[in-house]
Amino acid sequence: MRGARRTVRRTVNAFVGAAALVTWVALGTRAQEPPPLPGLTAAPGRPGEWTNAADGSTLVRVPPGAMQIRPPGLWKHYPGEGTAGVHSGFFIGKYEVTWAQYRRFCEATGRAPPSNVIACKGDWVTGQPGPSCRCRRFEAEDDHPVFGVSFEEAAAYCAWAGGRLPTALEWETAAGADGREYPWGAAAPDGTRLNAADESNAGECSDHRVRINPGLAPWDDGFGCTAPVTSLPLGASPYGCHHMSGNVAEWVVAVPEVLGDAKLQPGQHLYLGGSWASHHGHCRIGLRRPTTSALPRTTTIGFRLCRSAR
Ligand SMILES: [Ca+2]
Ligand SMILES: [Ca+2]
Repeated sequence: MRGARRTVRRTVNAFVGAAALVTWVALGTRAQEPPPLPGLTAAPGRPGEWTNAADGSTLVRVPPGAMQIRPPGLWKHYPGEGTAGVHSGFFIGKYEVTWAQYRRFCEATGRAPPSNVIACKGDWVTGQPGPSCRCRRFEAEDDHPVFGVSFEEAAAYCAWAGGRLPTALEWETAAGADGREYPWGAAAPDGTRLNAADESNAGECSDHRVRINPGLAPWDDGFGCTAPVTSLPLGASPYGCHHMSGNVAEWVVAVPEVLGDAKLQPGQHLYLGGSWASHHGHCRIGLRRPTTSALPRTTTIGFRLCRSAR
């Protein structure tokens, strides 16, 4: 009889223990989940990733925290330096926005899609055709990053998708908040991590090679222009974001923490990360370049979606 009671007690204890474990795991799992946002659902089978219903973007969550503002490098008129805090968490695109996504936005809103026939020998400062200008057609494949969109058009897309462009501070945090030069960490850039100007550019994109990059990287990353946004996973940031360096540079919203005492001129905006046409050293994530509304559309600047965590 006593043995039977002991067996029952053990069974009950085991059941209570198991139930407590299940509850603890469930609460722990729930505690790790971000506050729900309208139109954002956890991606099945992909922990830490969410799908933004409005445009299908895959987003990752960046929690609140501090980041190290880097020295300005080549562009000394943007001298942000020190440490700044991202006080609210946010969601940001794991990938750059694609041509397919942007075309759906155009269809839904009646906008004209961007042209992929662009004068690539225009004046670098004004964007106006130069003496030797000729237009050429760049690839605009569905899974490649959209380009040829102005800052305002990129912002309009993000609003349509229920979000906004990231601030420069958010973007740099998502790219790697610990002062690293490249999203993947300490390793030197190479063709397995970065789509920049390399031996692949020596062909159809040679205009950019000659004008901007007299010294191409001594490797072949396999992409003469843009690459699919999901490519080169070895180059992902600590939050899993692809192509924070290279592929297309990305429009961001300038903020005082990054600008320091510098001032943007009216119509100027920042873009970050370098592109397929950049020297690999220009793809470091702390380098900030301004451009003006006189050069609103190029083959080298795109964007990714951001959403506030609440
Ligand atoms: Ca390349
Ligand atoms: Ca990029």
